Amino acid sequence: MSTTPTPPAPKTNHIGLAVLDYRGGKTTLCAGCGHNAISERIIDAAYEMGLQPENLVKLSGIGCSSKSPAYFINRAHGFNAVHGRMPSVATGVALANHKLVLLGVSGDGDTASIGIGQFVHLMRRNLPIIYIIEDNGVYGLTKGQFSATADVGSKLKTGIINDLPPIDTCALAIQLGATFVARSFSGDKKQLLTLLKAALAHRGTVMLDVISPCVTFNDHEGSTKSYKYLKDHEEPLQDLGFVPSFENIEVEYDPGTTALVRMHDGSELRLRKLDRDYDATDKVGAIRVMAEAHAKGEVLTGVFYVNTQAPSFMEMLRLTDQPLSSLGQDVLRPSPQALDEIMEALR
Ligand SMILES: Cc1ncc(C[n+]2csc(CCOP(=O)(O)OP(=O)(O)O)c2C)c(N)n1
Ligand code: SF4
Ligand SMILES: [Mg+2]
Repeated sequence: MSTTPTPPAPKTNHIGLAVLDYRGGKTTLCAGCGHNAISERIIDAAYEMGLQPENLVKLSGIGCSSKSPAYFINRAHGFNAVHGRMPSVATGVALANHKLVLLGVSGDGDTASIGIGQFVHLMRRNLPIIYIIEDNGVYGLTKGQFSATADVGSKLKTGIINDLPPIDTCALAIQLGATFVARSFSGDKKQLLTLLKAALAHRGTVMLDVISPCVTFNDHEGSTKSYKYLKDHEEPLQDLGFVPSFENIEVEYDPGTTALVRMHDGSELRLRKLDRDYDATDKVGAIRVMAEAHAKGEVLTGVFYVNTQAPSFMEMLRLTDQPLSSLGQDVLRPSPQALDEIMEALR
């Protein structure tokens, strides 16, 4: 009698979960859309970092990009906010329960057009959140109008040329106070995965602008957000390496060529010099390098700025360690006597 061989047990991460535990629903985005590649990297990063799915909150606004949280990590919490208004919802979530990990997914339209007011205030607070802009230079969901990140001279399929200057969301985020600011490309698997893992180890605002081509409306000749343009013009600032705290950290590196950033959870982000000397702790230098590259038509990627010392919003507010959402009314509500004393003091 023949016996059917038992299939091998699935590979698991250090909290015992398989990559399937991080899957989402089937995507409804166009085949080849950069946003799908970003969802895949989010799944890989969460799996490799051993993130507990139920500790994650996925937040988004409106757009093709903002639909993508439905396509990764089903077991997480999720909130799909009004167009451009995800930051205020995220702030509320973080204040109610700062033990949760917040991952915001937005688009260039959702962030830099209708949502710019909320975005700039989020960047000032160092709220612990990973804020990803899936940046294709157009409003994909509403059929490809230019967004505020489109470059001057970029051309739509219809021949319309953009003549307004772009908002550089990374420069803006650095100037406003975000403490981990980077740019990547959805087609650069290794760099994006490393950035996402480091982002999960950071406590503060991570602003990650990921150029993510829209194959339906902005992937043609004349677009500066197409796969071809990025393949030809991407210039990485550093070669990135990441060693999570639960792995052996004693991996050799050369301090002459590699800068080491110790993350909040004890992990290490390694920034290995490429052909330029770049200091990712220098805000002014970061903005200058971005402007110079932009003038040359280059798309710089990598870590522009990182600061692991700045206090987070929670520390600034001196929140209790126990999440506000789990404190009882006996702690939250002042006693009648305390209220009487306040009223008395106001007489
Ligand atoms: C208040 C409001 N205004 C306008 C719209 C129409 N609208 C839906 S998505 C979108 C832009 C989405 O662009 P982006 O954030 O870049 O996402 P993409 O689809 O490119 O990923 C607009 C203008 C809306 N849904 N709500
Ligand atoms: S329209 Fe563009 S952004 Fe939207 S799913 Fe299709 S390729 Fe992606
Ligand atoms: Mg867009």
